Amino acid sequence: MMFLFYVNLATILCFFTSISNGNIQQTVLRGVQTSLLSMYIPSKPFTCLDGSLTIPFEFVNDDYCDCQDGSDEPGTSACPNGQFFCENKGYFGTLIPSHFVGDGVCDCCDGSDEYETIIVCNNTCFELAQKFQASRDAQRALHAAGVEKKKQILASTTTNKFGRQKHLDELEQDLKILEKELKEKEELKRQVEILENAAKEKHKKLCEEKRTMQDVSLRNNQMHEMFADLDTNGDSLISIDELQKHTELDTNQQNEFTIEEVRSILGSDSVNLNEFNTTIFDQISNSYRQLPEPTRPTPEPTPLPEPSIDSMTTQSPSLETFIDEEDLTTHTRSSYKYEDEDDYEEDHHRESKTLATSIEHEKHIHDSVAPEYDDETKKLMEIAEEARNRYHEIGEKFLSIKHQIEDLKKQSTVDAGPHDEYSPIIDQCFDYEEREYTYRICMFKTAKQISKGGGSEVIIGYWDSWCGPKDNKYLKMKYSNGATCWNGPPRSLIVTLQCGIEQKLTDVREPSRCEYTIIFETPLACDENIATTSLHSDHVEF
Ligand code: MAN
Repeated sequence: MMFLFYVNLATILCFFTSISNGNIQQTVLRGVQTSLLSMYIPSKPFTCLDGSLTIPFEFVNDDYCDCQDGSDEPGTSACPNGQFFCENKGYFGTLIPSHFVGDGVCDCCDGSDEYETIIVCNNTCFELAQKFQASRDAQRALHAAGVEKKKQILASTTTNKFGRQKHLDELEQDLKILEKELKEKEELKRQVEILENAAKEKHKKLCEEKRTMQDVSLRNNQMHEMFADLDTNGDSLISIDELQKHTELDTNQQNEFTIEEVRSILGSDSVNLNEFNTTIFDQISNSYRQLPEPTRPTPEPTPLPEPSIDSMTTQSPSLETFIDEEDLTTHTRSSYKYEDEDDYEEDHHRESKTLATSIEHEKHIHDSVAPEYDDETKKLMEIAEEARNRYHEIGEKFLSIKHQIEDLKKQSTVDAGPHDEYSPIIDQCFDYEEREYTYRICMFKTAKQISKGGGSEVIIGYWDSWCGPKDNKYLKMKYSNGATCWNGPPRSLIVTLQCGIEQKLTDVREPSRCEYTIIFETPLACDENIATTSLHSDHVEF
């Protein structure tokens, strides 16, 4: 009972507090924000701040909630929705829900929310103010140093609006010059290629003519050879019995090569060279084989004479000589090597093919060896090649400048900050190494997550927009529409920009699956205003 009396007395005594501020005497109500004091005039009835009710002033802070908005009880916990103002002298005044008042927990640093309880609150406002001051000083120093660095970056960059425009103008000039040069080179190339093609065409025609003549002569030789081979009795006619020995020409291998079958090939009982040439040769040349030679007694191999000292020293053999010598030994060997029937048959079979396949073989040699161009054509080809190289060289330069112009134009459409201050980092890439991944952000372009194990890259977002709070939209960057998460949303990333001396990414997180956040420290985010406040005030007015 006695305790309650003292508490109430204390409440009444504390109801009004006088604060001395210079010469001005100001009466403040407990828990009322300084800015709202004019609404609480003790000599007048009080109107709830939402205008819903007017009550005698004595009802204010009487621990009974009259106003719906709780404005009649700023200093008590009577209203669930009221707000208590902690004056926090020496630090910042703060608002707390008024039901925190007297709940036994010190919420205000000056302990004013626990005025009616026995809880003893230490006044921590001074300590907080000191901490705040220290962190503010550190921030100011950081921004001051960062601003210097930012100035250097901006001064040395050509990628700001003006630098970019200047560069663009220069490149466009270069492009015009190159375009003209490219056209000239193209025309030159066209002209020399006409000459080159004409010379090559001429060469091709000559080669074809030569080849045709060679083919005709080759066929003729083969034809004569075959005729002589068939004409075993030498009467300049090929008769039925001469051809009948060549059973390989029998298309019907089931029965013997009959006289009728041979006659149907010859077209008569015998043919002369002319008839053979026009009607028979082409018909049989592919299947024709020479008959085996009759067995001759094997001659004793004649030993080669010992080379004389003279011939060894005076005659140094050419490459051709070596090739000829090789042929010679092969022939010599074949003349005495084969001893039994099988070997002979095998060798003979190989030999008998020679005539029938020689045309094809010769043709193959013709086709595979490209005839060499004559000197004039070679010279024209060299000139044309040179013209093509020059044309491609200029073309490459032209394309590279064209791409640079396109990139610069694309860059000029980027919103690079209120003062274009983020221009220098457009398209610049920064990496952040983490245990499992490397995160790579190419500013205003793409953000990737690169797996360190497998090396696979996942796009976690494409540049989207600035997305900071309304009053500071350039605080955060949004990269969206990345690779879709399995059973989830497309990946996305928020980059928070922070003042720092070095440009680097820090503190990557994935607060929600496939939604990433990262901090980008850069001098470009340092603020002149924060930096200069330190120059004008040494301490903060709380
Ligand atoms: C990969 C990474 C992770 C992501 C999962 C989702 O492992 O991109 O960041 O959380 O896929 O499946």
